[in-house]
Amino acid sequence: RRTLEQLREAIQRQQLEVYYQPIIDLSCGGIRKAEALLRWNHPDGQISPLQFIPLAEETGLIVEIGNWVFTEVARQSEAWARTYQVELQVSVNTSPAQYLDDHCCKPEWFEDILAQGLDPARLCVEITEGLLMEPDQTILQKLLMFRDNGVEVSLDDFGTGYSSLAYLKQFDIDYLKIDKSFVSNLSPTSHDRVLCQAIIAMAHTLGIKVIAEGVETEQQQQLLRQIDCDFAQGYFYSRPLPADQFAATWLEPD
Ligand code: G
Ligand code: G
Ligand code: MN
Ligand code: NA
Repeated sequence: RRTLEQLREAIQRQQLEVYYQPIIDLSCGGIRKAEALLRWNHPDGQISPLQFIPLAEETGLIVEIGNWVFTEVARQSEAWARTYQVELQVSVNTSPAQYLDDHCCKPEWFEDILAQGLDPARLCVEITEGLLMEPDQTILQKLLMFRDNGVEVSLDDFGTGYSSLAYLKQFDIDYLKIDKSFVSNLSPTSHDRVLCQAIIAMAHTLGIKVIAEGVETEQQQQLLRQIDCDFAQGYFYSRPLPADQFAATWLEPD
């Protein structure tokens, strides 16, 4: 566990880096999206966000870090769009604390992000169920701000919290990401297969597309296709990669 001082230093020394993991369209097998995942390149070794995001959230530093991630992703996504043919949408993880900040995720704030030249259709924000459990007016306005500007919204880690799909419908979410804990147990006869199938069917009824996380095997991919899942992401396709490796592997024309 790191200290706030160390994290501030990491930002100053530019030790934070955005990695990218491809998200595959199961209907054609092509790449359509990617998730931006933060890494801390500490001189003693790389540190997982699990070890510093909670600290950043508790101390409010997540607002500054999150702003940097948004700016970096906007810059990178725009650069890729100019270089490659592929229409790639990058999703950014967000914490509830960012929505509680006075400035963050307001229209003026978003104008600064767009100043990177970003087409909003190439951006998606991932939120967690916690944000929606007791939503206040300010949070709802900020989510609406994203959607009004053409930024899609994805609900991360679905299935680990308590919200029902019926409850979620009122928030106009574009994508739902089935948590990897369900995907890891997928087999033709497993209980989780039935569960995933039901989630996908109901999401589709509500006009929500589904992304399966943590896909690690061919069999999981096959089962997900059978139950009509739209997108998949996981080590079966690729680990999260530094931007240059990601582009060389996934965006270069053959
Ligand atoms: O990639 P990895 O499994 O190590 O990520 C661990 C956790 O850190 C995930 O829950 C992921 O959503 C979170 N995370 C990664 N990057 C960011 C980020 O830029 N902002 C926020 N808020 N969370 C992130
Ligand atoms: O909470 P969130 O969904 O944003 O975090 C996704 C996390 O899952 C990241 O830390 C990412 O590195 C990790 N991840 C991505 N693909 C796989 C996978 O196939 N298996 C496992 N176990 N973790 C994965
Ligand atoms: Mn995520
Ligand atoms: Na997740």
